[in-house]
Order: sequence, then C-alpha cells, then structure tokens
Amino acid sequence: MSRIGAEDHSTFSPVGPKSDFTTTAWWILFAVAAFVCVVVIALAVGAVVARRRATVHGGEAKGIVLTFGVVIPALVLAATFALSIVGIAKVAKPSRPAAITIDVVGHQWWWEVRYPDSGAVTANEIHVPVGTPVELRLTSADVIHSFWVPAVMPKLDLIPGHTNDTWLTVDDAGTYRGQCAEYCGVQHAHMAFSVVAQPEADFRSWLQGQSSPARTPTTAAQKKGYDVFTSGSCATCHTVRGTPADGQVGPDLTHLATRAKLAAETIPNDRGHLGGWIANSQQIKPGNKMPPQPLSPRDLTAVIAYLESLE
Ligand code: HEC
Ligand SMILES: [Cu+2]
Repeated sequence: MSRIGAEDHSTFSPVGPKSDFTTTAWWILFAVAAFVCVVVIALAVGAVVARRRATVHGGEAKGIVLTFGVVIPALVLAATFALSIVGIAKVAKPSRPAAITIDVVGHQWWWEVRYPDSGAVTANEIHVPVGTPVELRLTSADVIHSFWVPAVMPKLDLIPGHTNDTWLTVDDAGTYRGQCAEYCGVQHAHMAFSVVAQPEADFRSWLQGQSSPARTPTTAAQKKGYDVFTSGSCATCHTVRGTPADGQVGPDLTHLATRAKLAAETIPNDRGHLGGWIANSQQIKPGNKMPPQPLSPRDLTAVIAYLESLE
C-alpha cells in the first residue's frame, strides 16, 4: 500500500517495524489497563455490597486480598515487563544491517540532514529507500531536540555533544510528517520535517541529484541573483555547494528548489512564500535565526530567480 500525504502523523497508522511494535504494545497495555480498571471497580462495588450483607469472614477476606492484591498484580506486572524486554530488543536493532547512514543535526529551529557516504546535504526533508533499514545518527548544534516521526518510529533525543545512534525502516512508500518533540525555544512548534520513503531507484536518483554541486545560473536574472547571494550577507550563513557561499548558520541551499516546503515545514516552497521569507522571515516565523534581509526589489527578484533555479 502506498500512502502519500504529509498529514500522515499518527502513531495509530504504523508503517515500519519500530512503530508496528510500539503500537501493538500500546494496544496490549491499554487492554490490560482497561481490564484491570474494570475488575477493580467491580471489586470495590462488590466490597460495598458484601460489607452491607456482612457475608465475608476473616479467612475469606485474607484469601481475596492475597489473590487480587498480590498474586494477580504480580502476574500482570511480570507479563507487561516481559513485553517491554521483548520490545527493547526488537526496537534496538534492525533485522538486517542498515544500507545507508544519515546524520541529522537539530538546530533552533530546523533540521540539518547529511548523507555522509555521498556528500549530499539538505534540510527538513529526509529521503529514504522504502523497506530498507537506515541508520540514523542524531545530534544537536544547540539545545536538546527530539526526533519524532509518529507513523515510523518513537521519539529519540538529539543532544549537544553526543550522538544517538538509531535506525528506521519505512515499509510503505509515502511522505510522513515528523516533529520536534522536546520544547526547544520560541519556534519549537515550527520545527517539523518529513520522511519521504521512495522506491530504491527513485531514492538513488534523488541522492545523486542532492550530492552534485549547484547548477550554474543561466539567465541574466539568475546571474544577478547569484552575485547578490554570493557577495551579500546570504553567503555568510548559507552554503551553496560549488560556489563561494559556504556559511554554516542556516540550511544548505544547494538544491533548495527540490524541497516541498521551507523553514521546517512552515510555508510552501513557492515564489511568493520564498520572497516573503527572504524579505522578512521574522513575520513568518518570529524569533527564528535569520534576520530580515533589506534587499532592493530588483535584487530580491534576482535572488528568488537564482534560488528557484537550484534544482
Ligand atoms: C544570520 C544568518 C542568515 C543570513 C544572513 C541569511 N540567512 Fe537564510 N536562514 C538562516 C537560518 C538560521 C534559516 C533557518 C530558519 C528556520 O527555519 O528556523 C534560514 C533559512 C533560509 C531559507 C529557507 C531554507 C529551507 O530549506 O527551509 C532560505 C530560502 C534562506 N534562508 C535564504 C536566504 C537568503 C536569500 C539570504 C540573503 C538575502 C539569507 N537567507 C540570509 C540564516 C540566515
Ligand atoms: Cu523542539
């Protein structure tokens, strides 16, 4: 089954072995807890009735307390504990070795995504081959963030100065929304991303595109935009591989035009939003780390033309 739609953001529609297990475990624990709750309420009601009739005597009461207060809770807790142990083992390692490694670095308030084997760098959009285990190495450039793709895998923190090694497998092709799940400052809510699971061949061609240097500008407007970008402030914060722009503060923009959304899924990647973002991103995502860029209308139009050519 193939599911396309970034709104797929639910732990109740698992699409990988990790979320499959955690969702099943959740249902089991829910059923057990609900059952215990009903039994306890029934016993409490029973106790009131029995007390009125005064039919339970010392020895009988002791038996009831031992059975329902000690033996049954011990069995229930032992069973759920066993489930957790099985779960930890299941979620710890994929069933076969990971085929690729992806480094994810959390930033206030966006996600840096690197494919170390090919040199590809992108932001907020993690492409993976469908049905294949992928190794994830999570860390942070500033504060603690948390990587969460509800349909694919449970949460794991990104911690500054430390790398958390984990993995994911997506069984159905599609786009799955992820979200930072650890409050990390004013724009925490606008720190989303997507996991795009593609057939192997599509993934390979995507990766090849992302690892190549930026296209050279062709039209006059693109050339002008290139000059504004590389000689102005943009280049101090952004990298466009294959040009002198090698800033490390913001997302790599080498293939910006291939991304569906901008600013960690805050706005769509189209001409109007792109222009609005560059002119004054503070109006769109207040407090984010990109200051307003006071460009002349001509320069702004040129920069947009250049960025839109970066496929
Ligand atoms: C002081 C550093 C800084 C400067 C200067 C700067 N940016 Fe940014 N830019 C950022 C940061 C940080 C982000 C990520 C913001 C977020 O999503 O929270 C960003 C995001 C962007 C994005 C969205 C990228 C994506 O994939 O979501 C675009 C496009 C962009 N900047 C273009 C520009 C252009 C064009 C200029 C120059 C006119 C510029 N930036 C100048 C820091 C900067
Ligand atoms: Cu956060």
